[in-house]
Amino acid sequence: MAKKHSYKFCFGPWNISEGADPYGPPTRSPQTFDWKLDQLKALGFDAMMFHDDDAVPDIDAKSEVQIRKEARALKRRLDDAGIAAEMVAPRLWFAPQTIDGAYTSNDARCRKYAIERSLRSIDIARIMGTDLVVLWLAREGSYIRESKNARRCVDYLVEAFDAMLAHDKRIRLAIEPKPNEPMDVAYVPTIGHALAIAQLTRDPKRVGCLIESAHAILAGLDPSDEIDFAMAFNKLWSLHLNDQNGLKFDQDKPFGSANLRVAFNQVRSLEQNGYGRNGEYICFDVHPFRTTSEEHWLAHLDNSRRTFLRLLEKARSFNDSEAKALVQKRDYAALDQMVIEHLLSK
Ligand code: XUL
Ligand code: MN
Repeated sequence: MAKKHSYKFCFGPWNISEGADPYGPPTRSPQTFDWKLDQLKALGFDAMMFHDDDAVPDIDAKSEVQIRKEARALKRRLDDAGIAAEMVAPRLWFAPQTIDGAYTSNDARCRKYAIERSLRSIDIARIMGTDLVVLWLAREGSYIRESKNARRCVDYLVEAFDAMLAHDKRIRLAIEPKPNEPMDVAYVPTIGHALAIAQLTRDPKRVGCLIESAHAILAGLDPSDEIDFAMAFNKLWSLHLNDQNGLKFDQDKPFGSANLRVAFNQVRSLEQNGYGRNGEYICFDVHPFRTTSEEHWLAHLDNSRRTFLRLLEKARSFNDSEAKALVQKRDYAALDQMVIEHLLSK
């Protein structure tokens, strides 16, 4: 096992959400960005993740000069608070131009909009002191398979990634795959797809990935196997830990909430692979329950980190040599029980 090290934690302003779902309005009143930053600091987290319009609200209505100016002002606020920006992600799923997809829209003007907006996200990221741009390819897929040409869409995606890589020589792109929602089927549903498409770009070294536990589970995969796979390529540059109860809507439950053993194995994979040694953060992409009152608004974030740290103790105290001996004897029943009793032990 790799030498013990400590982890750094972050979340995004959208993780202090108001409780709206497709069937009902918010259940908590919105809070300001400053309030959210204060909460993050008070909870003792190290960094914040940003969508481009979390950093520069109403971004489509602003000039490049104005965008840079606002990003610089935000950077000063973060510096004053002693908080880093972990990444910036273009929010390419809200605008009218991205109704039929962003980089893979059938309309050339819409594809151009998506690329230009992504370049602005890169400018913001650089000003905010991070070289990491996260791409959740929300609408790159289809509702009706015959409406798009999936082969051509691979070319469109590579074209867009190449434009971003050319715009700034230091930026790194972390693709965050998700198999469905909002689309019926996504073009980049798994880490394997993300790392394969990276190879088609002008600079594969600068295209890696971000694993979200819930997205892996929605793809029918084990998130810890996805972690091992990405880390075999040294391409796991960020991580959204959360939980998901089977094949439903994207639930973004607190880490460990649905399946503690799956959560344990994710922490163990991170430990074994030395995740975080190059400055990578543990990010919690978790949401409060709709029923949560304002008084308990931050509990899902604090609880996710507590669970992570408890599971870290479990991963570090796991008896590896005993497990190895059971593997050698091929006594997997005993190994299974050993894991359960370890997780249940005080
Ligand atoms: C969507 C999702 C996003 C990304 C950031 O399911 O996880 O919040 O993490 O754009
Ligand atoms: Mn996410």
